Amino acid sequence: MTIAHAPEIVENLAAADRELTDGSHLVVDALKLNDVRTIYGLVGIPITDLARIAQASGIRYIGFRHESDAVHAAAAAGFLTKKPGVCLTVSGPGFLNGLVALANATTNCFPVVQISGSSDRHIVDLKRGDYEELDQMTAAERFAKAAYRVDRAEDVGRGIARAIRTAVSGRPGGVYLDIPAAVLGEVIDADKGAKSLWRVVDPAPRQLPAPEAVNRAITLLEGARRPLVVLGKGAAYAQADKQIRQFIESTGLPFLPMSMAKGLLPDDHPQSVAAARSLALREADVVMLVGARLNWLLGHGEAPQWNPDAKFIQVDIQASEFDSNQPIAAPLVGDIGSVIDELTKRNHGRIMAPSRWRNELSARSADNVAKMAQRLSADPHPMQFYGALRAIRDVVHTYPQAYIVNEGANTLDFARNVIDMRVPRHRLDSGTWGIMGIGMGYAIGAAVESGAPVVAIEGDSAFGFSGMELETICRYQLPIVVVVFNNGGVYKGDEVNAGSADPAPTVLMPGARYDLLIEAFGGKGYSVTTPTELTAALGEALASGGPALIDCVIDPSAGTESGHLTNLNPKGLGQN
Ligand code: ADP
Ligand code: TZD
Repeated sequence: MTIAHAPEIVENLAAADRELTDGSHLVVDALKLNDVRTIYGLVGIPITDLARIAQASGIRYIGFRHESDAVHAAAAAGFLTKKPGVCLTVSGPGFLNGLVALANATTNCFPVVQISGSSDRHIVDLKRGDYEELDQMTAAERFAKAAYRVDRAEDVGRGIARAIRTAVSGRPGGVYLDIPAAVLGEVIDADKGAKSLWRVVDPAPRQLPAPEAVNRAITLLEGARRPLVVLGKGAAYAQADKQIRQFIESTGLPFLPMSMAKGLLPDDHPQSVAAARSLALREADVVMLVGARLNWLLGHGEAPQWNPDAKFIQVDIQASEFDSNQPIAAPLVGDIGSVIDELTKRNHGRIMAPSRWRNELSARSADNVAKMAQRLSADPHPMQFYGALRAIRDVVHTYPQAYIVNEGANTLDFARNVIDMRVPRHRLDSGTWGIMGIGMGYAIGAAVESGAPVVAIEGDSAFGFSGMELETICRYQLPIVVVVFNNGGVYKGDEVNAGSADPAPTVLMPGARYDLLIEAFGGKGYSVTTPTELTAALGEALASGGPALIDCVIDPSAGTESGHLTNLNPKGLGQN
């Protein structure tokens, strides 16, 4: 006997038989389809299951203690791999915690996608008051390269594709992708879901410069008496290492690496003018900027730091960057690999740096290197920055694949000059904003992406911004050695408050033992007071391959207010 069902019951039975999927699974499937192997994040409502599903699917999930650090880690991954790093946060405050790092990534031109869950639209939009209520997309719009929202599960694939494409094409940057809880939980037919996903083809297509633009640049360089190439972190990011090196070496052009471009050509390369920076900027008559902006880090290209008659060539993927500070006599828009290829192809031996200029720069470099060697060899007690950095430099040289992460004021300025780099994209630091707090996030991103050792050289104040990630470092047993330059303060630790018993604004806890922090999580702590002890501790820590923190006690009176940026403090009637 057959049982006759009402039509709606028949339909329900059929639905139960069909395979189903939901928004969270679709997010994971779309990321996998686009080769995303790691998600950096911090879970909670509504994205905990999403992280579990990702992990179960074979994506590595790295869980953090603060969203900012997770997004910094993803940004480091983006810079190092030329693919967008992906990070995951909860709604409202979790999203906002990540947003600083997303904005920082955008400022640095690093590709990253921040995916945040969000609260119910019908409550948020009428401001009825929801758990972690915030109009996240509108908030992100102002600080990211782009912000998108997925409103239906069937659009998850489109949203992920759009986010990846936007993050990595043209000038890279941070993209925010908003996925409301309702979409993560929306159940749809699995077959329909699978068909809605796609793989982004050629996410950052090559962009070739026009022939006449290339010729214009060659003509300028050919006629230069004192040419200079400035390599920025865009050049490092472009992964055109061989072409850049071949162009520089075949033309004999002197080059100046910006801090995160150090190692693109080795710092001890005979054409590097890092040690003759002031002379090079003041005298150069034709300057070719490659993936470097003429922003505050280059004094906006202004005299007297620069030759007022200098002519600029600029290679950049973003045409609106040209003329932002100085007239650009030869703009070359395109991706750096393609532009350098075209310059090499059309040069036919015309560009040749005059030997007189090269000799002048070499002589100045030699002078300055000798002066630096003297400063580095002094061994004052208590220990000062140079003695400590000399010790680190010598140990790190025996680990050529080690990554350096660096933040602080004096710690950053001195380390940038002392720790020379020999491999491209192995230095990550405070970057364009001069931000504190990138330390542990960048270190974790570099260690996870590369598996290589990381040495994070941190001012004690700078370290405090992300210090809780020591637990993350220990939980995942990452090969990270943190060296805290402990001079007991922001910039320095000897300021006295004349007005009350409270510590002065720049003072931190004297005698703090940062090494004890990592021991709470099972890592290895060291406390050192001399370069010899530092050498031994760093050598042992790197050899062990496990997490370690070296509390490196520096003279509290060492360092200057704001490091090399003292002149940026407003003068006013203040005491300093
Ligand atoms: P630095 O701080 O090292 O001087 P900036 O961050 O100021 O470097 O400059 C990086 C520049 O590189 C940005 O203007 C960005 O648009 C550009 N850029 C990034 N990637 C590429 C690329 N693949 N090709 C060309 N330009 C790029
Ligand atoms: N907050 C953020 C997010 N970024 C900043 N750059 C600052 C505050 C201001 N700031 C600097 O510019 S450097 C610095 C702060 C707080 C710390 C300097 O002290 P340090 O390093 O201990 O890290 P040194 O080597 O002792 O100078």
